Amino acid sequence: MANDYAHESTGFLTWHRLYLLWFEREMQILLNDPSFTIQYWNWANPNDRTSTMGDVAASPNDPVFINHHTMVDYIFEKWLQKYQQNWLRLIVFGKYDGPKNDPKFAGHSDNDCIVPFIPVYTHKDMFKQAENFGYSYSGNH
Ligand SMILES: [Cu+2]
Repeated sequence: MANDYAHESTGFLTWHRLYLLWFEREMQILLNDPSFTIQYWNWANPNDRTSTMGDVAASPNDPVFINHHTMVDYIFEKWLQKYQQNWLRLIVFGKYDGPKNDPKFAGHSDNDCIVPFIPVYTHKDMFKQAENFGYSYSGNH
């Protein structure tokens, strides 16, 4: 089984933050439109609820997939804005006490590089509010 550097462990939110930034920049290049932005999918909005995201195997084929991850990043951002001053690092980073060769641990500590992106960022680098990366969320969707 290949290691999962993105899911099922502590680096989930910071991995996806970097991934979404990378995806948005790539889309801007492909579209030759530097103003392109990813919209988030608000599951709390009844008009946003229809999709195949409940089916894990089919979900990456759903156009909503990226927007769903952006909603997760939006919630992460709300959390950072409210609590980050009390949590200078995500306390669970590096606190995993299972075997160090467990694939769930590999690549998920705060000083680990986020695989497979170049240039290199660590999870700690991405544990910052969105303004540090030049974006923000509008509160009303
Ligand atoms: Cu994912």
